[in-house]
Amino acid sequence: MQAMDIEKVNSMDFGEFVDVFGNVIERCPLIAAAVWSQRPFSNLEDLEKHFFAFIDALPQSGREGILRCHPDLAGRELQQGTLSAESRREQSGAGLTSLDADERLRLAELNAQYRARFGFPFVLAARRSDRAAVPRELARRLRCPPAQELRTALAEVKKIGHLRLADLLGAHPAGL
Ligand code: 2AL
Repeated sequence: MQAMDIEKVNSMDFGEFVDVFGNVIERCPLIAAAVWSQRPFSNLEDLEKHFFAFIDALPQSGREGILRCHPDLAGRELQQGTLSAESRREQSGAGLTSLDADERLRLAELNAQYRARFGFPFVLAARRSDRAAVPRELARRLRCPPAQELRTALAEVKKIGHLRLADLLGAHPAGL
């Protein structure tokens, strides 16, 4: 997809907007559908603010639901080739598509422990990480208190969304 300016975004009809921005938050096109009603946007930051405000306004069950829409890092969907295009690019960029069997097994075990402890999948902005850091960070976050971990995980969802939006708008990603 070619980069576009904010006038182009503001001129999109509902269907086009959801096609383009529907996966800014992984597998949550409903958020883009809601954000469309808030146009016009003054710039990329303004557009992003609306995505994040929607997330922040959700009850805890909704925020957990967003986390549950994320595929595991180096999980079954990667093996089966069913990741979204964005997710595949992110996981591949972090080297997660070329793990050896031991690394894959270790991550699968950690992912399972994390899900058993918190009730939602481990989420991390893969583009800000790499194959060595992912299991390290997963092991560290496994020891965090649940309320703190929910906040951390949602901050990662926003980092992923920030980078995806910046890609679509052709902006240089800020250090979120
Ligand atoms: C992902 C994903 O699909 N892309 C990314 O950066 N992180 N998933 C996850 N569970 O963290």
